[in-house]
Amino acid sequence: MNLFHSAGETIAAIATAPGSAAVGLLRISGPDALAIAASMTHGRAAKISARVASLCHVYDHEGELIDETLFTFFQAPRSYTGENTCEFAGHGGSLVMSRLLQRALACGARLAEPGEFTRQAFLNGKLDLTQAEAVMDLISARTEQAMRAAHQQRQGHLGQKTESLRNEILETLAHIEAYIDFPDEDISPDVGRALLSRLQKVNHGLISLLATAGRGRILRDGIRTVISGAPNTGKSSLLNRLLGFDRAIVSDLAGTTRDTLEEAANIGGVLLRLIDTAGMRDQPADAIEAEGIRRSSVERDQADLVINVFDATSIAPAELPESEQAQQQIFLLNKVDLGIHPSWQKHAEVIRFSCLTDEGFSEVEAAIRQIAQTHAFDSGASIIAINARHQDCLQRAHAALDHAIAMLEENADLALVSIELREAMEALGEIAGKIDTEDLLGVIFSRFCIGK
Ligand SMILES: Nc1nc2c(ncn2[C@@H]2O[C@H](COP(=O)(O)OP(=O)(O)OP(=O)(O)O)[C@@H](O)[C@H]2O)c(=O)[nH]1
Ligand SMILES: [Mg+2]
Repeated sequence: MNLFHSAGETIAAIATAPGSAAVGLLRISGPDALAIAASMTHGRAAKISARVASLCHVYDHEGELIDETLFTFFQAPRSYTGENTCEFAGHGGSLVMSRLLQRALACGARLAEPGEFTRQAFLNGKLDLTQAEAVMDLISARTEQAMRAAHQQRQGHLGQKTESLRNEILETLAHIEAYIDFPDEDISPDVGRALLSRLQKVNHGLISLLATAGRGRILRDGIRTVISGAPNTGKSSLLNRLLGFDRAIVSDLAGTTRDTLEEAANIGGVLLRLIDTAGMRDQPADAIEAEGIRRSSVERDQADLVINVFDATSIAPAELPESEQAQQQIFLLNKVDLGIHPSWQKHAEVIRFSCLTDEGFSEVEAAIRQIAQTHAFDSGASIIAINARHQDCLQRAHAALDHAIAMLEENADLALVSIELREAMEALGEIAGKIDTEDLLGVIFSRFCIGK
């Protein structure tokens, strides 16, 4: 598979989701895009002005009509990819759209790889790598906040920030290398101090970017919320109620849920990754249930938030479980429709509710929403939220810069300092794609959908 779009090739793909829809979009990009569109339309596409949507009939090789489309031509470099791009908005049936695509391929286009249009935009300098990633974040955003953060990254906020930090290092490096070239001259204490404080400032910048990793993970993947408790307390019933549909099997048999089950939910504008688990008990019925319980406790350990569910008819524990990993916890008492065992009087903070009658459910939702929103942030402020790739680059840059600072403080050989500074710059450059490798691009763009 050729992950690099070789210059001179023209690619085509259906950019809209598969299935039936009012409209479907065929996109063609590359130097031959207009010639291919002209072949598909008996020459008409070539006569249409750029950026003017016009009615165009597309015919097959025998001259039979495939579809009546709305055609738009975007002339290079004023297009998403930076190349000549043609778009046919056709009737969005799967047969019509696949016939349009087949026709484009027969006229000389190559089927695009996932993300190849955006990759081409990156290679043509239309977007840096953080902006290209933000396109994908935008498409997969499930909450307003995730969407806002993706928009900001798409506008280049993160790329600009890392580039300005990189430039600071570059200027310091230039200074240091000037001294390397004149080994007889020592750096004066004043200059040394100035260089150090500059690098320390960059290091703080790196630390504050790294601090946004948790927020980035929550925005992209959601708050890991584990529903935990003894068998039969109503954990799966709660999951279904929160989702608004019957996702998990509910039954009066203790040990119904055996494997963990994950589903995303938007609660109060915050994305939650709800995880239903097997009920915890000391004597599992068999090896499968024992494995389910083991998985439940792994999930509990990795959670951001644990929702502990108890059965109102059971005897209350002397103490509510403490969170071992400093996660947030919520305590719920389900099945209050069956009456509440008097031992629960000592635990007034436990929210009483019933999945069956819905009594108290609004308090349950409010409690979850409140905790979820503490993970949220001020919508007016600049939202930078790095992803795992950015985090890795920033950590490498931070480590190299730490070394460089320590060496400068100890008056170590400047040549060694410069090696560390170069390493920091290289790691930072990877974030916006200043230093690109085929591997890196392959990993990033293969996550995209075809046609984007
Ligand atoms: N009366 C009453 N029954 C409930 C309520 N919530 C759940 N149940 C019932 O309790 C039983 C267990 O519910 P589940 O949701 O399967 O419980 P679970 O905690 O997921 O159980 P395991 O997966 O076996 O650990 C089912 O028969 C439910 O219908 C409630 O609020 N009131
Ligand atoms: Mg269950």
